[in-house]
Amino acid sequence: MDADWIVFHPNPKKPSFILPKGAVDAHCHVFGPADQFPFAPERKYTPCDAGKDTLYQLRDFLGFERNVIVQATCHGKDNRAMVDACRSAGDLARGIASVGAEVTDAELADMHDAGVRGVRFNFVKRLVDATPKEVFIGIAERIAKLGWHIVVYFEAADLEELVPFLENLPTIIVVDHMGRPDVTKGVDHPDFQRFADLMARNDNIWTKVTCPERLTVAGPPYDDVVPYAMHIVDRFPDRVIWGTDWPHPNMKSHMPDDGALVDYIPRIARTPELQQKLLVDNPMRLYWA
Ligand code: 0GY
Repeated sequence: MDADWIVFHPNPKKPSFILPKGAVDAHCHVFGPADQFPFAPERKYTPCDAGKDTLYQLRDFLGFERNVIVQATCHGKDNRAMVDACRSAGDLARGIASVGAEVTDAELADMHDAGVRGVRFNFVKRLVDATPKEVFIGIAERIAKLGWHIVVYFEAADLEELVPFLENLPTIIVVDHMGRPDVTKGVDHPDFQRFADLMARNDNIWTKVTCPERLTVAGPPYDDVVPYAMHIVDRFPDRVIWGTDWPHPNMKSHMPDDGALVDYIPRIARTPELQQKLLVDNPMRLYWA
């Protein structure tokens, strides 16, 4: 099937912001190559090939040292492309898998050996068919025993309904893209403060202050998203991580320049201390401890 999304930036700029030594790109994906790792029949979009070699070239070009590769929905629960990418990076990559109740303990152990340290629970209806919460709870109990954590992806409108479920999960939880706030509403709006309050109440809830390119209404350089990410970084400096989201699945409006995305970081983490936590200390504690 032909790709139905726009291609990642072929020639990103060299960032002006020099990343701290040991920086982790803690949210990125690999797609295919499809002839080796076919896309899932149940996928909601078909991406271009964006394999591990291109990802690791980008890592080196931007100045990152490590990656956390999140299983993308176009590969469903077939984690082979992500696991293969983790194994080829040696100790420089970790993974987040998508699994169903049918996953065996041997498969989980093999993924752990490859560097997988968590699972993703996806509630975004345009990306996945719904999974019953009981299934997620069963998976959570099993992966907790491995010391893994749970990445959750949901739309802001679904947060209220999800709060009891999230507050009962037994592991660290990492919320993708700050819970996808509507950035036209303002940082003080009850919807965004509901998310910030959830983090304030629960020490085990972290977030990725990622994807200004998805949340923006104004477009690059994402001025309208800066106050939201800054608020979260200032308030929860020890529970935030950052990533490029390369190769930017399913982007319809524009394709970000990954170098410009790196230059966004000092606008949301405004001191060297905050940058060190966001880019090195926090992801290292979560994924490499
Ligand atoms: C993201 C966002 C998206 C897609 C996926 O796994 C995926 O397909 O994560 C999206 O479409 O919002 O985090 O990469």
